[in-house]
Amino acid sequence: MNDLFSGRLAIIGMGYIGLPTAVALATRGVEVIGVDVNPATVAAITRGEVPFVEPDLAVAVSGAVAMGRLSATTETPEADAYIIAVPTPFNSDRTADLSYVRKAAEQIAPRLRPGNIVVLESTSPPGTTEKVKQWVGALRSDLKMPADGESGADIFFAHCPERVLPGRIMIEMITNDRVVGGLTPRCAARAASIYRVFAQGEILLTDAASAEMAKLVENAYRDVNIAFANELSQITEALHIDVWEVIRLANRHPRVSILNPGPGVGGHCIPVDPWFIVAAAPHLSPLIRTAREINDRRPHHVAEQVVAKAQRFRAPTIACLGLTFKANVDDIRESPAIEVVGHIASALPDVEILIADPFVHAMPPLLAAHSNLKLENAYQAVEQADIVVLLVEHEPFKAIRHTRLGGKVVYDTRGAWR
Ligand code: SAJ
Repeated sequence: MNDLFSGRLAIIGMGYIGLPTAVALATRGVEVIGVDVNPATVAAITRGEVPFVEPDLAVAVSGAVAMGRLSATTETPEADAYIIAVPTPFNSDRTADLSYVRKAAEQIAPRLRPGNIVVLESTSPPGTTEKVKQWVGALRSDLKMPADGESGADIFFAHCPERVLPGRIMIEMITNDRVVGGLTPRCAARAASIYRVFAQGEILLTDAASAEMAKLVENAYRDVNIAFANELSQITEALHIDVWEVIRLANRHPRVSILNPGPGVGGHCIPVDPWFIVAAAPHLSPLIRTAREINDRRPHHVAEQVVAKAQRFRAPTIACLGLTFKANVDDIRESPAIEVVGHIASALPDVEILIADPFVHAMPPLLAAHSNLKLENAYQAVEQADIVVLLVEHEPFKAIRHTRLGGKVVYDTRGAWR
């Protein structure tokens, strides 16, 4: 069955995934209604604006809204299909907080009619799509829910994890392969009809729990490999060997591809998702847990190195370049750079620390309590500094001439100035 979805589709959650998905469908002729609890987000989309920075998204949103294909509202409407793209953060015990998913499912439930499709895109522990079905079923005993080995369900539930890379969302949304896991094979087939509208990559059909697990495994794989690079960095530091040179050489082996060490792992996905695997099988996941702990300790280690370098000066000025969680995005959520700056500012309360980031225009709330921090332009910060710490390899930072760094202590956590 290679049919294409046509009709009205509502996406719950107009964030980094929901909004680009809405645009991908709307610009290909689907009538899309974006739903968000935040009235400011709804108002921005209604004006054809984007509430966050992502290359090529702004022009796509204004085009889709102008064409009348994309609208936004705070109320869940009636539709033929629903995509849930709300956050799944973790609780204090690192289990998944599914309250936003549950709320979305319960808002959709009263609107459902036989034949509707419900897709969960939010990254979720194995079994969540099944729970969505149960939450909906508890409110709609009049509808026949899909069950193993039975045909003839009224509603089709599936999980289709998002896999796009922030900074490349508009490209990867179209070109990536998609995994679509249904509660039954028919559910998977119905949900795939939505993604076939815009996806150029292959659509891989499976069961819901395998799709849920595959997504978590992708991010845990990356986390473990970054932890390997970060551990390597600490080992080579102690042995006075240049980690970047070692990685450059080792990566010339045809079956070796070591990732880059850095000040830690940020964002809202990689530092979170591996914990869902650990929570599902705590005694069987020592490697995944240790990798998480290594990456979580990184900002503190990097800050300690900076503090040690500062001891050589009587009253040093320190410049920290980069605050976002990775290069060339404006996202500061779970940013290791901010953690590094916070640690340095606390450890050296009498030292002036200049912070610069071309994507951040106001003091991040997490740093507001430190009176020894000043937001500066990068060139001025470098000019005034005795110690320059590169925390994020934004393009404009990579372009800083080496001559400007002459005579200063330079700590390049990203290997961008080699
Ligand atoms: N990082 C390193 N060293 C590296 C690569 C990354 O320290 O060699 C750091 C980054 O600086 C950043 C963090 O890791 O702080 C994560 O960055 P990232 O670019 O690896 O990934 P995200 O969080 O932007 O997006 C990931 C992607 N997952 C994978 O590559 C397996 C993306 O495809 C997912 O859609 C996204 O998580 C998600 O939403 O789950």
